[in-house]
Amino acid sequence: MTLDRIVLCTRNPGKVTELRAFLNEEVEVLSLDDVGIVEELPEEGDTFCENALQKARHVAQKCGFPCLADDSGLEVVALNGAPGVRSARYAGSAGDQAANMDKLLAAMHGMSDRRARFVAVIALVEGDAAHVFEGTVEGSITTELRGVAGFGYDPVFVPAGDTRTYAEMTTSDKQRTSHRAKAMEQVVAWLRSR
Ligand code: ITT
Repeated sequence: MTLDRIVLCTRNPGKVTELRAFLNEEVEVLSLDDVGIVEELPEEGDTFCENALQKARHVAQKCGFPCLADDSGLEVVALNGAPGVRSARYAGSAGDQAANMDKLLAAMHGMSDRRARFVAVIALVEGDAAHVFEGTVEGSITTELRGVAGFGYDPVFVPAGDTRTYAEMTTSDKQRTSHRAKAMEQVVAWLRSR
């Protein structure tokens, strides 16, 4: 199958910006709206991998185009890996990022071990075939919100080797180290190798 078009299976605008930065020069990128998908994408798995595959397969079965989905989240060492796969819904079902960060900072109040990592799993589904790519970035959680760029937990995450949160960086600075960029570099290498 030729892979000259890919549907981005996400409704998170922050992800769309970061994923498109890698894909726009490689393939034609379609949105869920472009292929008429209006429903919530299913995410019922216990792992990033299961959820990424479920989202991509759901859309691929409906539209027939190759599909790319990203499932990602923040794993905090002192919270035994929480919020993890529940990162978007940590403080409730609405994906309210301000509430999610408030809950995280409250849960970590007074903790000296602030180590955390972001994980991104990207699933690429074309017909019956599925390919999975993973990226992680180690870092730490701040004690207060810093910066306004990016999305999600960016105002509370400082990648190792830097002093700025991801929300204090430009998108291109974030992409130098981020979990999503590491996964997408593998996707691009794979697309070019075909
Ligand atoms: P889609 O399922 O439509 O892609 P979503 O936001 O619900 O959107 P996830 O289920 O994968 O996606 O949840 C990932 C959450 O993890 C996201 O909402 C953020 O809270 C957090 N997250 C992932 N990557 C992040 C990043 O680069 N910066 C900040 N937060 C991130």
